[in-house]
Amino acid sequence: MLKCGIVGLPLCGKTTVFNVITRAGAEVKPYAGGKTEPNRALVGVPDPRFDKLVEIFEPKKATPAAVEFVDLAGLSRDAGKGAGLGNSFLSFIAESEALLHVVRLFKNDDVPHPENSIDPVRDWRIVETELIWRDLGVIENRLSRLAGKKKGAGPRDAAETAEAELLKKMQDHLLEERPLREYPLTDAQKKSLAGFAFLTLKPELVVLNLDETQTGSFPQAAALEGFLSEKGLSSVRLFGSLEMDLAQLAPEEQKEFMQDLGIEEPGRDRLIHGAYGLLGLISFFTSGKDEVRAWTLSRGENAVDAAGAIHSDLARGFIRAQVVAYEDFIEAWARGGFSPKDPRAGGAAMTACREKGLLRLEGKEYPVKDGDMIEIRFNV
Ligand SMILES: Nc1nc2c(ncn2[C@@H]2O[C@H](COP(=O)(O)OP(=O)(O)OP(=O)(O)O)[C@@H](O)[C@H]2O)c(=O)[nH]1
Ligand SMILES: [Mg+2]
Repeated sequence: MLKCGIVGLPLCGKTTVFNVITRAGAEVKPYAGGKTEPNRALVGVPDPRFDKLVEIFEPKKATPAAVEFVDLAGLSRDAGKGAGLGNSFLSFIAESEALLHVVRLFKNDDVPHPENSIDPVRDWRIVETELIWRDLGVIENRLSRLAGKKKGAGPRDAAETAEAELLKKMQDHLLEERPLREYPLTDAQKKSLAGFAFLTLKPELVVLNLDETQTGSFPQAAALEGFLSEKGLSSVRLFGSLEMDLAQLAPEEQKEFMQDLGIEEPGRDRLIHGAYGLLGLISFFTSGKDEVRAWTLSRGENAVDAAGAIHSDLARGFIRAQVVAYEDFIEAWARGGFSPKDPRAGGAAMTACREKGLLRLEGKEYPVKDGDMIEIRFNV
């Protein structure tokens, strides 16, 4: 499952953003405290296609795709060198596959800013620098271990020599204060480096926590967005406090407020979809009377990967995948003219797809597409 860590300076609104996403109601407070245990919550990925399938199949169980969000304590200056909560805290970030990096734009005299002024580009850089320092530390440790091995028993093997060479180049790159996501790595290299969990290699979505008292243009927000887009990073604007309160309202009331504020998609959906898109993730569905479920794959993964996401037995004994595109299925369902509560509608629409040749049998190498409805034929 996708795990997403929320990072940022102290008091920039990380827990507020966490609450927007999860509606968890975690405590937000105007002073930085020594809390080291992160808040965690599982969130279903909002997907109208999934909702529609649940409506059609009326399954006993409905399981949306899920993302875990982890809300961490503030990252202060020099954390990467071990100051403050330091490395124990950074290890929480290391287990995330993607980062939500919250930057403070709101002014609030009750909430001190650790750098005493609102300067989003500076703040983003401070956190980036801490992440760079932490990655440098990881490389230094590994290099000294490899060097130690040289003096001790047995010579280094070829793989270790190559690893040390690559790490040294990455070290030089980091010393220029550049993140590893800007270092050219092949897919094979990325795979071999996965165990280091480099923080500056993780995809990052920047969340601009805007000032709700301000209207019209946001020059500081635009400046940060320009700065980030030069680096190839995407961002989302959010009125943190306001949208946290909105998230607590009933859907109807929420809609009204959103219209007034000119917000099209709730902050929650924007953030979850942003994180999902950031990683190039797609969903496929399994559906039936027992369960309708959405599953997550990376774009480019194939039918066996889909089988493996469901259960390792299905990947091992994989014979064929029976696949129909969500749109084709829905079209067949709509043509069928079923009454709203007809329990046979799902199965009948599937049969119609088969008759029309829209339900295909695909082999192991079939690249799964976003929205595919899949049934795995297997034999163990
Ligand atoms: N006016 C305003 N205040 C905000 C906004 N977002 C957060 N705050 C306030 O800022 C304070 C800190 O918010 P949190 O969400 O706890 O910030 P945090 O980054 O989790 O803080 P630490 O975990 O202590 O580092 C709280 O008093 C919030 O009410 C915002 O968008 N507008
Ligand atoms: Mg917090």
